[in-house]
Amino acid sequence: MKISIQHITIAFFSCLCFNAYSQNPDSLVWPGDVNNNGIANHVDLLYVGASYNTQGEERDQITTDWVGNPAPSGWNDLFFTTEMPSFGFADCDGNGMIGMEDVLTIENNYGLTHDTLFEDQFNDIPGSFNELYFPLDEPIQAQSGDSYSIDLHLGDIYNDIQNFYGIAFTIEVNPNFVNLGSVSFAINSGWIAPNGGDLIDINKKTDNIIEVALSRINMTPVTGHGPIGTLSIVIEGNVTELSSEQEIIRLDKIHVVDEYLYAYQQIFGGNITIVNGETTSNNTVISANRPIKIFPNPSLDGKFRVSGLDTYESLSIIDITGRRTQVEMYDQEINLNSFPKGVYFLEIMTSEGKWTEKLMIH
Ligand SMILES: [Ca+2]
Ligand SMILES: [Ca+2]
Repeated sequence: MKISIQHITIAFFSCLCFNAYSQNPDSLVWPGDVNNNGIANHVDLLYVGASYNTQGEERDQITTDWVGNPAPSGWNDLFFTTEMPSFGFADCDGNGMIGMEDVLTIENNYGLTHDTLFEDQFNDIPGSFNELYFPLDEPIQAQSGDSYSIDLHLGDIYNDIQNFYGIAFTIEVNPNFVNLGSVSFAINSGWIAPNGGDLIDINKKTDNIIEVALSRINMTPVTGHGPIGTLSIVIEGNVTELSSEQEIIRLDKIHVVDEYLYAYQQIFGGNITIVNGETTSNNTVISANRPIKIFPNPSLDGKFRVSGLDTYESLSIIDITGRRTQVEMYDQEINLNSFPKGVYFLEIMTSEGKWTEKLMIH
C-alpha cells in the first residue's frame, strides 16, 4: 500500500481589529490570566516575557490560588494591547517581581477560567508575510507505528522574521492517523535565544491540541529564521481506505510579536495532509510542503506556478542588478519566458504586507 501524504494549503490570519471590550471589566488579578480575558493559557506567557524582570508593588495576598485579587496600583507600566492591563497582572503570584515564578503560576492554573471568556487579542499591523512550516524537502517512507521527529521552522533565508520577541500558536493533531500519546513538542532555542537562557516557554497538550508560546525576556528582539522546535509523532491508524484528503497536522492561531506585543508579521501555517493513495506497498509516504509554493523552481521555460496566493496588489521581478519589472499572475501562473536565464527575486505586495521569494530560470 502506498499512501502519499501531501501538504495542504494555507491558513492566513487576517488583522484582528481593536476591540474595546476584550477584557473583563473589573480589575481583579486572577493569577495566570495576565491579559485578563477570562482564561490562563499560553498567550499569557507573551505578556510575562514582555514585562520580565520588572518590579512593582506587592499584592496584599501573595498567592497563586485561582481567585480574583485586587490589582495593586503601584505598577506604572501598561501593556499596549487592546486589553491594556498593567504590568501588575503579569506578577501572577503577587510577590512584586515578574519572573519565572509567574511562568510557573500560568502553568499551575493553565486552562482555568473566570467570568466572561474573551478571545485573545493581538495588535496585528500589516507588515511582511512569513511562514511557520515543516521543511520536509523529501518525502519520508513511514509505516504505521514508526516514530518521527520533524523540525518546525519559522521564516527562511529570503524572509527573515524581523524583530522577533515571542510567538504563540497551536498544533492540532488528527487522532485518526497519529497516536495522541506519542505527540510532543520540544523548543529549540537556536536563533531565537542565541545566548541561551533568555527564553521562557509554555507547551501544553490537551487532547489532540498542543498550545505553544515562547518569548524572549530581555526586551531585546532578534531578527532571523530557522527552527524553533521539533514535533515528535507516531503514525498509526488505517490510512488505506481514505476517500478524500485528510489533514493530520494543522498549525493554527499563529501570532509573532515584538517586545511591545505588536504583531507585524502575518504568518502562514503549513499543514501536513494525507491524500488518497495507491495500494502498492506497505509504506506510508509523508511529505510536507511550504504554505506558499512556487514551482517548478528552478524553471526551465520561465513559467512558475503559484499556489497559496489568492490576491495581490503588485508583483515585481527584481534582477541581480536591482532592476525592477512589474509582472502579473494569470491562472496561478507567472510567465517569465521573456526573461534571460538567471536568478531573480519575486516581490509580492498585498494589502497585508510583502513577500519575497528567490526564483531561478535555467
Ligand atoms: Ca489570558
Ligand atoms: Ca511574581
